[in-house]
Amino acid sequence: MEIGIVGKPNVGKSTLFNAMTLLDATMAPYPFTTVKPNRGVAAVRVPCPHVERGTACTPGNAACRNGVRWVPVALVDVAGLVPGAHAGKGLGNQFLNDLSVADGFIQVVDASGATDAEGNPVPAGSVDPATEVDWLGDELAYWVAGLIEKEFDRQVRKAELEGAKIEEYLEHRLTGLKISAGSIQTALREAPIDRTRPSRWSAEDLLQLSRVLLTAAKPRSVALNKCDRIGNDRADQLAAAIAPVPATPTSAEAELTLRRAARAGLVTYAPGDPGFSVLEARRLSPPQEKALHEIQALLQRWGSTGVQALLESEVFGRLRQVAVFPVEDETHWTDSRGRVLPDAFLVPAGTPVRAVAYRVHSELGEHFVRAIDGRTHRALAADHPVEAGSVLRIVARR
Ligand SMILES: Nc1nc2c(ncn2[C@@H]2O[C@H](COP(=O)(O)OP(=O)(O)OP(=O)(O)O)[C@@H](O)[C@H]2O)c(=O)[nH]1
Ligand SMILES: [Mg+2]
Repeated sequence: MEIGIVGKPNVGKSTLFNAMTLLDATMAPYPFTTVKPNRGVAAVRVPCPHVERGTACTPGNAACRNGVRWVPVALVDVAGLVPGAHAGKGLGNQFLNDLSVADGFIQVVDASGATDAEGNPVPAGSVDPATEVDWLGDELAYWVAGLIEKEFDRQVRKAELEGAKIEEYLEHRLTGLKISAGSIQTALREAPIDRTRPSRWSAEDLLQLSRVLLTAAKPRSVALNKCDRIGNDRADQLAAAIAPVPATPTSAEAELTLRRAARAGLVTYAPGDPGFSVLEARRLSPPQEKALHEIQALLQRWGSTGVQALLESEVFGRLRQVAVFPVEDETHWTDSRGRVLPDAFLVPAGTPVRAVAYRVHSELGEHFVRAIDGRTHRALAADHPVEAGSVLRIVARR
C-alpha cells in the first residue's frame, strides 16, 4: 500500500510527509523545495487482537501501544505540480512517474489561500484553494493520457486489424500504474467516449477516459492544510466546495512539532490524540513553550491536528483497506518462532484469502490449500473474502 502526496508547490506536502513519517525531508517557504521524491513509512491505527486474548503481542512490523496496532503505509512526497505542468510548466510532469505504484493520493492545499498557483507567497485569502482540486485532477489526467498515447495509434490500428480488444492494450499500458482490468472496464463504460471506435478517439477523448480511470482507480483525499490560519467556518465552506472529494482540515506544522517534541521526551502525544501533556516544562525554551501553547489552542478548536484523521480517511474510507494478522499457529496466534501476532498488513476489504496468502509470501499463494480463521477455527476456501482484523493461518502444500 502506497499513498502519493501531491499538490502545487509550497503548500506543506513535505511537512505533512515529515509529520507522518518523522523523517527529515527538506521543507522551506518557497516553491520547488522538493525535486527528488521522498519516500517513507507512516502508520494507521487498528485494534490489536491481542486485547481479546489478554496475552501480550510481540510486534514485528507494526508497533502496538495500549491495544492499538500501528500498521505501516508507504508514503511518497513529490515535487510541486503547477497548472500546465503537462506542457512543461514548473518542473513539468515527468516526476509523476514516481507515483506510478501509488494506490491513492493525498492532495495538499494551502487552505489559507496565501500561495499562488506557482507556489509563491501572496496575501492570505487571495487564492481560492478549492479550484486546485479540479486543475490538479486535470494534470494527473494529462499524465495518464500521455502514458496511454504512447504507441496508441499503431496499437489501435493493429488491434482493429487483428480484431483484438482495446482493453488488452489499455491493460498492458496501465499495469505499471497498478490500474486493474476492472477499473479499465468501469472507465470504458462510464467515460463519455465511443468505446467501439478507439481509432477515432481524439486527445480530448483520451483525457476524458483518463479522468474517469483516475477516479475509479486512484482515490484522492484533500488536506486543507495550514488550518491554523483559518476559521472553522472557512474550512466547512472549502470542504463543501471540494465535495465529493473528501477534505480534512490539517495543520502539518503542528503535528510535526508535537511528534518531534514527543520523540524528544518533552511531551506525551500520539498521532490523532486530541491533546498532549508536557512532561518536562523546565526543559522547554520560551519559543517552544509559546509554540506548544498555540498548538494547545489549535487542538481545542479543531479536535486534533487532522493529520492522522486525514491519513485514515484515505486508507480506510477511500481505499477501503483492512488489517490482516497472519500467523502460523491458529490456536496461539504465533509464528514459527513463538512470537504472538508478529505482523499486520493492509489489504482491500473483501480480498480473497488466497490473494492474502500471496501477499504474505508468493509461495504460500502458489501452494495455497486453505486458510484457517484464528477466531472460529473454520477452514476458509481460496475465494473467501477477508474481514477486517482477521487472524489467519495459511495452510500450504509443502
Ligand atoms: N502555518 C502553517 N505553515 C505550514 C504548515 N505546513 C507547512 N507549512 C509551511 O509551508 C511552507 C512550505 O512547506 P513544505 O513542506 O516545504 O511545502 P511543499 O508543498 O513540500 O513545497 P515544495 O516541495 O516546494 O513543493 C514551509 O514554510 C512550512 O513551514 C501548516 O500546517 N501551517
Ligand atoms: Mg516539498
